[in-house]
Amino acid sequence: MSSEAPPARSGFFSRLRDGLRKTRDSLVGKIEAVLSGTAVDETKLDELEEALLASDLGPAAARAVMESARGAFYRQRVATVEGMRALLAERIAELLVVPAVPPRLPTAPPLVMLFVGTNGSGKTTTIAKLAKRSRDAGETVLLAAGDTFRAAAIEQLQVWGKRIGADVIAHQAGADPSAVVFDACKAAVARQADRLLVDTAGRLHTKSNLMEELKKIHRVIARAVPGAPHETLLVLDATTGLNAVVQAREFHRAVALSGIIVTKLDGTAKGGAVVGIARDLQIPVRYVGVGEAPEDLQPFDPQEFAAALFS
Ligand SMILES: Nc1nc2c(ncn2[C@@H]2O[C@H](COP(=O)(O)OP(=O)(O)O)[C@@H](O)[C@H]2O)c(=O)[nH]1
Ligand SMILES: [Mg+2]
Repeated sequence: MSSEAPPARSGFFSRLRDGLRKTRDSLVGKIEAVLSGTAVDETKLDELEEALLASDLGPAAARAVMESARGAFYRQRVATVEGMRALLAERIAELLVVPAVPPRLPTAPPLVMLFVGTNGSGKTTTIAKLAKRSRDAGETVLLAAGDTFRAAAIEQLQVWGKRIGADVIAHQAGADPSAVVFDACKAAVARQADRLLVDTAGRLHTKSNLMEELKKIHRVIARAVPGAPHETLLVLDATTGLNAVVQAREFHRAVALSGIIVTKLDGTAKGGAVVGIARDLQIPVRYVGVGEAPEDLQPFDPQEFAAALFS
């Protein structure tokens, strides 16, 4: 039996652990406060239920965790604090596991990834981090400046593109986003780029316009590149907590998400919401962000996440 993680992962594990510090203090702190002493009894279980319901796990995930805790206490006679703590960590890890949709891979380049999410959720910086990863792996990467709502958004992507070594397809501010994305798709096909990452706006004049615009962009991609988009990823800011679930539903209805990226876990005590999001939406969390550096964005691993929370 080996408990050693590969070096690269263990480096991230400590970043993840540090990033989840506020959540650990809040969520796990509450659990620990209830489960102090040595023995578990019915009063403690009731207090635990209250603590979980008041946490950012959300009611459904909290109830699922409690069901396991009560079952363990009454049926399997888990009556020690250590036993109960281990069980909670395990159960939370289980709730984070969402059956992954088999990845859609292109039969010919490019692989197209569409990024959606509200303003400031972290789309552009996440695209930059993922593009850097692909560049480091030797891929050719193209970026589409689909957030034409603000001139600054286009410039931000261009600055990143230059830094990373990825060409950016952009039109002027105020241009039709679908037209930019169409051009980017054509360019990516013509150049046989390995990957095309599509940035989008997080706010238009009205919200319903945004969803219509995203649907249009989705259709344009599907028509320009057979089988695309291969990934449609919602970028969620962890500090929005469980409100993220409502947001995610709306985006999912518009563009059928294949995965979720949760950013800014480092700045919030609401990281427990990731559990609620996975449980409620049954859309896999693909990456988590715990800081602004490129290595702060990493593939999501449920076991690792739960371990980082409880360690
Ligand atoms: N602390 C922290 N900041 C982040 C993270 N991800 C993104 N940000 C910051 O969030 C801000 C908004 O990001 P941006 O990519 O411009 O959001 P967009 O409007 O969705 O494109 C930027 O200042 C990013 O550096 C993260 O995981 N942790
Ligand atoms: Mg942006």
